[in-house]
Amino acid sequence: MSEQTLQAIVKAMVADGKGLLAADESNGNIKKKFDKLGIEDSAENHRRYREMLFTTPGMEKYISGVILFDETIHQSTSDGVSFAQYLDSKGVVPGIKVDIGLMDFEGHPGEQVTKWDETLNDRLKKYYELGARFAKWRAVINIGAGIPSDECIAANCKNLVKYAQLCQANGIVPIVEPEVLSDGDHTIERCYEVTKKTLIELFAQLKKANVDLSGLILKPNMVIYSLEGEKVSAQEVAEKTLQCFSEVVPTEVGGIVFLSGGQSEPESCVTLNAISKLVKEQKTPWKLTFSYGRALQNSALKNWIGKDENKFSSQEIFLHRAKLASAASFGEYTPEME
Ligand code: 5MM
Repeated sequence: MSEQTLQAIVKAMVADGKGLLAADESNGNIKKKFDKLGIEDSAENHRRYREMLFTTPGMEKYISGVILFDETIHQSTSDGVSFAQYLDSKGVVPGIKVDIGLMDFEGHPGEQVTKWDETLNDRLKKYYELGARFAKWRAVINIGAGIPSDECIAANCKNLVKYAQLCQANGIVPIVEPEVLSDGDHTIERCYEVTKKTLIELFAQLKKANVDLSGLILKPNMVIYSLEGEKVSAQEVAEKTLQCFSEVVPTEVGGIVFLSGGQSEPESCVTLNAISKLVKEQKTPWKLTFSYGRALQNSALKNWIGKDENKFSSQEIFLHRAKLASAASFGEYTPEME
């Protein structure tokens, strides 16, 4: 796996019509998914599932990079090729989730902060040797009565910035993911307000720390209705999302890749499509695409259920989702394509 500048890696990750597959579910998360479907939770089944996804023929037409979990970057295909090497050979950039999860934010009930990890620098060096060329760190901001607090936003941004500095020092592109959760019944206006506040704090801290924004990717939530709140049109989601970003995201940022945040598979294409259409009209300074976990995998996993005989049909389902997300990133998705 070659040495490249941060900007060259970013360019490959946000290439036209391509986006990222977030396959970085931690062991606790994948266990929950497997348990629901009656799939035995074991390292070997995690490996078989990820192998099914990554060896999908043609995936590389739509997927530019894959976010791996620590266990996964140490695993290999059935032929003994490490997943990182395998993806690289297909022209797909291997990446790694490096945060170690959330903890309660002391003194602030209902709020969480991503745990800091003193071994992060050493781990980044090892991940680079294993082939990772980008990393991901997720912070979670909850919306509720009286939250988020300024302190919670600041503490989460502080860790995101320290992480981004260490990544760049190790030749790894940092994806910074400050996810404003859509749980609850808040309005889209509240999502806009909290997302904007979070991004203002994040970019103020990144600039102060001299992080090279052209060698960094932002992974935000869309400015969207909440899971239990009143839904608004995709057009409104697109308008509010781009309004928010144009107000607070510096033009130098290498790229923006959206998380799906609990949207259904088709819904995540409808909203991305509306955003992409507006991007064309407004000629935004950054490239925007997808970095979906659930919205690329849900149907494929439900079909696979751990059985080899379902491998090819699951790959077809996954490829179809990737193709539609790609179409949405061009603003060329229609529901008839489902
Ligand atoms: C794949 O899910 C990731 C979180 O996993 P853990 O909770 O197990 O750490 C998550 O960070 C994901 O990469 C992003 O949130 C995007 O995923 P969605 O499903 O929202 O597109």
